[in-house]
Amino acid sequence: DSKVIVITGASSGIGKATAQALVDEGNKVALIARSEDKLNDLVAELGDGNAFAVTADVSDFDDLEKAFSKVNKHYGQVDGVFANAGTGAKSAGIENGDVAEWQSMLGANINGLLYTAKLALPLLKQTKGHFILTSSVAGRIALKGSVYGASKWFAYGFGQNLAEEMKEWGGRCTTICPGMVNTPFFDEPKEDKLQPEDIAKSVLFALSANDSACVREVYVMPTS
Ligand code: NJP
Repeated sequence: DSKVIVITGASSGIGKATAQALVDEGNKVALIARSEDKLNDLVAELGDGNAFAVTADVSDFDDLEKAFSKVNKHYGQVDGVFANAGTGAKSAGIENGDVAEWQSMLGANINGLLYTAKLALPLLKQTKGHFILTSSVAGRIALKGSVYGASKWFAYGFGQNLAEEMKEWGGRCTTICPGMVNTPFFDEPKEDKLQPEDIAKSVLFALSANDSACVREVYVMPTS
C-alpha cells in the first residue's frame, strides 16, 4: 500500500535516507526541516509527485503547525510521521556545558518532539497511523554528563508513553535507537559505523508490521 509519511529532519542524514527508501517503495513523503535549498534539491531528486517540502523549525510550535497544515492540505491524509529532527552538542558535560547550546538542542530534541507528536496525532487518528521517533543508544545507556543523552532518554520514555496513548485508537508508536550513524551529525565521516540507509530500513520494517503488531522499539548497533 502506498502511504503518506511526514519526516522531520528530512534535509540530511537519516531523514533524507528514509525519504529516499520510502519513495523507492512507492510511498509519498512530506519533508520538514529548516534548510529550504536542501529540501528543494531532495524534492527534485525524489520527483515532484512523490515529495512535498515545507520549511519549519520544529522547536517553534506555530511554525510547525503551519507546516503540518500545508502538508495535510497537499496530501489530504497522513499515514505516518517520523519525528527525527535533532541536534547534538559540541560542549561536553554539565560543568563545561554551554547553556545557549543546551537551549537550542533541547528545543529541537525535546520540544520539537512534543510539538511534532501533538500536531501529528489528530491526523494519525484518522488513518490509525504510525508515529516513529529517533531516540538513540544514548537514550538507553548512561554517558557521563551528557545533556544530549538525557534528551534522548526523554525521547525514549516519551515513545513508550505515547505508544500507550495511541493504542487506545489503534495507532502505533515505534522508538528507533541507533548507535553511531555516518551522517553530517558528526564533523568527521564515520564510514565503519552504521549508514543512514540502515536506519531507513528500520523505519520501513516498523511501518511494514502486520496490523496486529506494534514494533515498540528498534535498537540498531554497528556490526563493528
Ligand atoms: O543528523 P543530521 P542525523 N528544526 O545532522 C534537522 C539522531 N541520532 O541524521 O533544519 C527542524 O544529518 C536538520 O535539518 P536543518 C539525532 O539525534 C543520530 O544523524 O535543515 N529541523 C537535519 O535534517 C537526530 O535526532 C545518530 O538543519 C531540524 C536533521 O535534523 C536524528 O538521529 C545516532 C532542527 C539532522 O540531520 C537525525 O540525525 C543516534 C530544527 N530545530 C541518534 N534541528 C548519529 N548520527 O550517530 C535539526 O543514536 N534539524
